Amino acid sequence: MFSWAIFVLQVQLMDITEVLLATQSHDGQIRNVAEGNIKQFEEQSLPQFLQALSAELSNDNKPPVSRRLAGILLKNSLDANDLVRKEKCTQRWISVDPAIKSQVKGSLLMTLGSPVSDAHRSSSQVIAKIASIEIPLQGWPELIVSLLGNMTKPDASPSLKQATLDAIGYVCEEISPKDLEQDQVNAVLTAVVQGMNHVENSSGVRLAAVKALYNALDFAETNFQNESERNYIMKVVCETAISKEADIRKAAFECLVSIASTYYDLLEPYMQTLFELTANAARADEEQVALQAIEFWSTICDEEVAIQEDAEESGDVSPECHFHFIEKALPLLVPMLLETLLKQEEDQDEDDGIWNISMAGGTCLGLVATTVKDAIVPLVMPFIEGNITKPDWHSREAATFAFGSILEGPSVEKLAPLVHAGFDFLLNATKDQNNHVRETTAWALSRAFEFLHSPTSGVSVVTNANLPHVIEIMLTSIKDSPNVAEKICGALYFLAHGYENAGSMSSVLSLYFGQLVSALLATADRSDSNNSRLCASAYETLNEIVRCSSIADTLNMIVLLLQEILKRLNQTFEFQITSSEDKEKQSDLQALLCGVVQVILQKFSNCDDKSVIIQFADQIMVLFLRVFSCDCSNVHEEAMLAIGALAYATGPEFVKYMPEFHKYLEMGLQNFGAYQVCCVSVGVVADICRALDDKVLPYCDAIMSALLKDLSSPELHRSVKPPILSCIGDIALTIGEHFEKYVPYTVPMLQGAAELCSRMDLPDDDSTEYKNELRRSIFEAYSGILQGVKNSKSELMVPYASHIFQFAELVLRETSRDEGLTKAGVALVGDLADALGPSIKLLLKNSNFHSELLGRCSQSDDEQLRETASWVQGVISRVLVS
Ligand SMILES: *[C@@H]1O[C@H](CO)[C@@H](O)[C@H](O)[C@H]1NC(C)=O
Ligand SMILES: *[C@@H]1O[C@H](CO)[C@@H](O)[C@H](O)[C@H]1NC(C)=O
Ligand SMILES: *[C@@H]1O[C@H](CO)[C@@H](O)[C@H](O)[C@H]1NC(C)=O
Ligand SMILES: *[C@@H]1O[C@H](CO)[C@@H](O)[C@H](O)[C@H]1NC(C)=O
Ligand SMILES: *[C@@H]1O[C@H](CO)[C@@H](O)[C@H](O)[C@H]1NC(C)=O
Ligand SMILES: *[C@@H]1O[C@H](CO)[C@@H](O)[C@H](O)[C@H]1NC(C)=O
Ligand SMILES: *[C@@H]1O[C@H](CO)[C@@H](O)[C@H](O)[C@H]1NC(C)=O
Ligand SMILES: CC(=O)N[C@H]1CO[C@H](CO)[C@@H](O)[C@@H]1O
Repeated sequence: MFSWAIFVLQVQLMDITEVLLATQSHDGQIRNVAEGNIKQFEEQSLPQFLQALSAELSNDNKPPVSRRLAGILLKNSLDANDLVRKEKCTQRWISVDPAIKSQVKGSLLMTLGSPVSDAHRSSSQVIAKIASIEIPLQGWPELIVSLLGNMTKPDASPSLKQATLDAIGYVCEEISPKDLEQDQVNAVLTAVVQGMNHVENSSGVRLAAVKALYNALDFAETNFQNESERNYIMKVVCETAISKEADIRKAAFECLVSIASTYYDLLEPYMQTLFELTANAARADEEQVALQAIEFWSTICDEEVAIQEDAEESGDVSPECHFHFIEKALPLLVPMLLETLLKQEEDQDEDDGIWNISMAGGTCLGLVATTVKDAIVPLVMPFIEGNITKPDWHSREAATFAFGSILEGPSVEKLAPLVHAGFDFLLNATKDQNNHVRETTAWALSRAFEFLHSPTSGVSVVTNANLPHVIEIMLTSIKDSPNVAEKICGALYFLAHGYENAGSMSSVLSLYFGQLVSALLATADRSDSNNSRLCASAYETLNEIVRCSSIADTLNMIVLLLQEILKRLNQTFEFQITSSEDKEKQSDLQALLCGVVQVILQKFSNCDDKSVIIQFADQIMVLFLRVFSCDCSNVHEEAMLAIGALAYATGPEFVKYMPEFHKYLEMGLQNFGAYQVCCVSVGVVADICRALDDKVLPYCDAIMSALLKDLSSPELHRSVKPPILSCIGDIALTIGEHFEKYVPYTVPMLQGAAELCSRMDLPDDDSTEYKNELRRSIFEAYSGILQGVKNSKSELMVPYASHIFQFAELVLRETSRDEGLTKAGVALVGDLADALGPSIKLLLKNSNFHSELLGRCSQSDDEQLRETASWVQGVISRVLVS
């Protein structure tokens, strides 16, 4: 208490402004001291810390910089990206003395009126963070009223209005629609719509208002259902979309995009107007606005495709909620999109990730094709034919882009004439004099191979007759400039992919296997590109070619390839590493090479002769263990996957690597941060159990302890937990009675997981799917344990029988489960009866649930389920008569 009082005194003596400014000092030492002081202040006396910062933020006599920093620190003390930390922040704020909280909130609300933009902007963000904690808990009920009250005061300054609208927008972004009462929503919308009105003279206010509306749209469900209110909102948004300020127009179109996805079924009366607005913007407005206008149509496509997919699933031929907006707009929409394709820039930026108008137009055209299918072809065909031979490269590129864009959606029959006429042309165009045209041509070829090359179904642009020519073009063009070569890699990928599972048909490619592999290895080595994607594409394509090749023809060449890849992997350890960039390059390359090794191992493990794998296993393991010692989470994942494949392929032989490998496996299992690595490691445990059988026993203590720790960790990503449970089932099955010592630790975990399922909130499909996955994995874990202990230690599980039985009953009585879950559940009931036999006779006798369930299952369409059910029936009958 004493030292704490001294500390508070110290901070009061310390000038907070100076400390804040010192965190920006050029002198590292001053910076460190200041940051240390601040951290200590926050940890040791949070209430005073919050008070001091909010006072700083609200004081117009303080420098803008320190006020902004105060705002950032406040925000960070309330929220964090990391979920665990975020929860900590929330609890900490809740426990602060209400008087202090109210003081902090008061000064934040006051700061909204500050003329200093750094200050009022920070303040609105902090207000939103507090709202996100309090409003869902019914706290701070007066917030919305005071915000709106400030704003509608007759003498409210533009900056106050703007800051208030910002705050409203951020608050809506943070909370969910169920947290606000309808009258609050009405008041928010009224204020926002007023702010958007053109009589409002300040453009800053209007912009803030449109942005706030964007965040408030989800809250406006009731208002959109009321026709007159909806008309009014739409009128104001449409008017705003032709404001004179481009950033306001852009924000208005963003609202329209969001409205298109949220309120699709209410749009009909406005479509004429919306078409005109978006068409004008796409044709003539600034790029940032035009992009949003096109996005509006892409969103409508997404909605209609989703409606069509749902309808197909449920067998509904003419779903009521489908308005066919795209079909109706088609004659005007398609020309508008084609026009955007001609807007390529002369000095194109080859840096990707830049989204621009021609890319957006092409993407939208592709979505339109997916939506309306055949109807698009006659509308685009004349454009392609008319422009693909024009002297101006822009025309040729646009025509090629249009061609590639519409290949997904329309039927093969409808596309056939276009493609027959176009395919040879396209192959020739890989020699066009213009680099952009060649790049788009290579991309269009990859689309043609992706959607129109399926030798097994007899439909393919590639025939045995033209294959030699196609390959020749590929081998030539892969030497073109890096941007073209990358697209050619993509084309080769889909060319090979077409022969997946094609049996002897894939032999047509075997003839070129060696040449293609050499070309790809050379491409991966190219030094004329700073773009690491080319190297990655080359290796990924190589993988696909190996995967889809006919092993009988290519075995020897794959062995040579493996040697080459191992040599390359070995060379990566010799790289000069002088910077973090070098390090990253090295580990990226290692990841790619480990990926190739994995694909090759999988290929070999599907063939009967494992001698090749055995021959290389030592060398592979030596290299992989070196990769692990490089300590990079990204590489671990790829190498882990490959080791799983190696274990699977080598079988019991793998045991000789365990003394070295197990420590990396355990590290992988404990890698909470890179949860994918953890997940892959869990998969490898299962592979190893299968490979080693009971030779895995010496490693089980460590593995089980890591897995149980994973299960109980709140930090580990939830998606890893079901695989862990299934993996425990695998271990139990593998080690049988030796699982005994883990039972007292494992069963309570499984019970806890089952309980978690019953308490789980299911706001969306993802959560439902996750819950089913979790329950299935619990079933699998129990099944593994029961089967494992069945022969000699079945009495271990008797105490848990009734709990397991009840859990299975609870789950299997529910309607929202999927097939996989049902199967696992039915199998578990069988395993229970099979393993525990007479000990659970009474349990089975006293329940009629199993006969009901098995009756239902025996009627199922699923043969496997019927078989399982009949086995279970047999087991139960035997128990009942015992
Ligand atoms: C906008 O400016 C006009 C003329 O300057 C003024 O008459 C009007 O009241 C202003 N409107 C608002 C909402 O401030
Ligand atoms: C729709 O909104 C208007 C204006 O807010 C209101 O007067 C009317 O009663 C509402 N209609 C319905 C059916 O709720
Ligand atoms: C958009 O970017 C692509 C790829 O970088 C380029 O080919 C195209 O010309 C660009 N278009 C515009 C309008 O900038
Ligand atoms: C080719 O593109 C031009 C625009 O440059 C377009 O106006 C014309 O309609 C296209 N040609 C055909 C035959 O569609
Ligand atoms: C492709 O080029 C070859 C040789 O230059 C030519 O004979 C053939 O007609 C061209 N094909 C098409 C469809 O343009
Ligand atoms: C790669 O980048 C470096 C530095 O950014 C540049 O000097 C070099 O010319 C680039 N090489 C290629 C082939 O683009
Ligand atoms: C790696 O290369 C070195 C020579 O550079 C060789 O001695 C060693 O055997 C190679 N290791 C493996 C596992 O291939
Ligand atoms: C800037 C401003 O006037 N803020 C006021 C908004 O309203 C609340 C209470 O209604 C006042 O506390 C703020 O000072």
